[in-house]
Amino acid sequence: MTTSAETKPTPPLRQDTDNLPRIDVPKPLTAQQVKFFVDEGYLVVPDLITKAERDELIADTIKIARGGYDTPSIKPAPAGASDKEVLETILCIHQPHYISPVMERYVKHPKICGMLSQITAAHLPNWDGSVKCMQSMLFVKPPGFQGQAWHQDEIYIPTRDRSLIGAWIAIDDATIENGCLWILPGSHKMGYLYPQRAHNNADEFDFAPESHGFDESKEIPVEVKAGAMVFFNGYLLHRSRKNRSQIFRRVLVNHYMNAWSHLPWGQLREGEHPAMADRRCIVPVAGIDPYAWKGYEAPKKDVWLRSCKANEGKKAGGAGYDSVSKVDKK
Ligand SMILES: O=C(O)CCC(=O)C(=O)O
Ligand SMILES: [Fe+2]
Repeated sequence: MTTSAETKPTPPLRQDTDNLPRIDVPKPLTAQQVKFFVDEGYLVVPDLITKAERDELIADTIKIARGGYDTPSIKPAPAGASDKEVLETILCIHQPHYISPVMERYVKHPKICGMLSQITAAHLPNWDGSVKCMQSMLFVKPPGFQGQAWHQDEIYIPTRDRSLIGAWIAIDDATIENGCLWILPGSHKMGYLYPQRAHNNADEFDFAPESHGFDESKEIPVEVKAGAMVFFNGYLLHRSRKNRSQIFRRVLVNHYMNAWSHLPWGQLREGEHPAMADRRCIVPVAGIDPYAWKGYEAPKKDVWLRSCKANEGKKAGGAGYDSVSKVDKK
């Protein structure tokens, strides 16, 4: 069912979840892996996607960057430009699944969504494994490009039950040298949102502010081989550093949450009560969508580009998340 969110659908008298369409997914993780995620706030799964899948993601990244999807933000690349030249101006393409059916397929990747249905809200005792996606980000992170300072993703994409989760797919090997993810294990546990401030390290980090007020001495790098997956909770403190290598650090990171939670993302609309704010530009990926009766908001057929090598002309603000920032438009 697809209805416009503007048409004010009538809620059902009773939520009859048995009759809702259900997306069945496998359950590939062990109980130990689920427990590790709940306790530590992250989980690394090696060899999650194949070389053929990585090649497909790379080819589609090039197609998007060359303007192959006819989207207003990306003009067709000049005929003579090499793939490398086209990619090396882009830090990140936001919401590529809005325009690319290939990226949308990876948002719905059955094995990934199976794992998500085991861990996304595993901290809630009665959760049934239902998951929805609200965001994709395709990092290219060329040589010399900055990382992002300490932050918690729930600052940008709030859920009502601490269920935000990043599913970070390494398309290339991610190493300390090329700017892998760094995390503070267990920092998600109490659901504390740390304050943010401007940082003064424009060489290392992009224009997004940094979270502060914690002991960062237990920080660890998450170096992974291409094809690995890193899941991390939306309250987990994480950052990434500058790419000091000669190769790209490409990653597709999709964000998901418990489908039973409202998604109060972005500005409140006129007359909206905070608890009832619920953005519906989402993709159900596992279990049921209890709010299916509201219909779905169709995505704009466009993406946002972040390209901030030298922090040229960047203003402070929440980087990267379209609710907060106006990232570079081309
Ligand atoms: O991979 C990175 O550089 C940062 C990714 C990140 O912060 C995220 O996916 O939430
Ligand atoms: Fe993040």
